[in-house]
Amino acid sequence: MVKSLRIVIGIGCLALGVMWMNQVVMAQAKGQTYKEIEVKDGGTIVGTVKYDGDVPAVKVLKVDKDEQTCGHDNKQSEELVVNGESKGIKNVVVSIVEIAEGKKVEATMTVVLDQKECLFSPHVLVISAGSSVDLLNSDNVMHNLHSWSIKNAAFNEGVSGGGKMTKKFDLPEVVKITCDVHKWMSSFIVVKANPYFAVTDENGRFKIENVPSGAYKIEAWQEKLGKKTSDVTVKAKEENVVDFSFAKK
Ligand SMILES: [Cu+2]
Repeated sequence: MVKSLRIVIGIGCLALGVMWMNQVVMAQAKGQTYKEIEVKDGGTIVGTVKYDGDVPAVKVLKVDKDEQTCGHDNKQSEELVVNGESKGIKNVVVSIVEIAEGKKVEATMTVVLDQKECLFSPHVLVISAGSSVDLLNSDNVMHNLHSWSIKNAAFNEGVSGGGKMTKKFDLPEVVKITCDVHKWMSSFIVVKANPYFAVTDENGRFKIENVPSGAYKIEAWQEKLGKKTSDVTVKAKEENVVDFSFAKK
């Protein structure tokens, strides 16, 4: 009798444990477990993302519509931009994969994704979950904003010349944005659960500041090359170097 009671209690505890774990996972999926604290003596993560191999030829985007505004020449694709000298890769999103607490989330700042000369600018935009993005059309022709969201609410709306719309992104996800009017136009809005992220510059460099000391997994994501992870131990007030290298795919 006592033994069976123990088993029942044991199963009950296990069930509660599983339920609790589920809630934690769900909360994490919603990006809610991150806690803002005042970071004292935070460290910095710096590094470079480089291309391992011969610099790939730049893909050309064929301009075949609205040439008066979009230009008569074909455009250079930004899907993989490798610097010929430094071999640094531009527009790689580098971020801390999981961190329970740290610096303030700048979710209230206005972030802009523009459609200008029939290209998205910037090509890759990273935001914290909960941020709103002003989606602009700086051209004098009609553009369209087609989001390929799965977790966030997807949209597919036209925006007239000089127009603007604002959309909020609540859940962490990589969202591809295209324009259905001009098939060559594409960009990414990368939504992150914590504010520890950066986008590499034209030499593949990045910097993530104000990180509480501790061990973290850090990730580099590039739309054509995929994902790489690395472990880093951040020491207070120090610059901690993490370099990534992507080989040709
Ligand atoms: Cu367009």
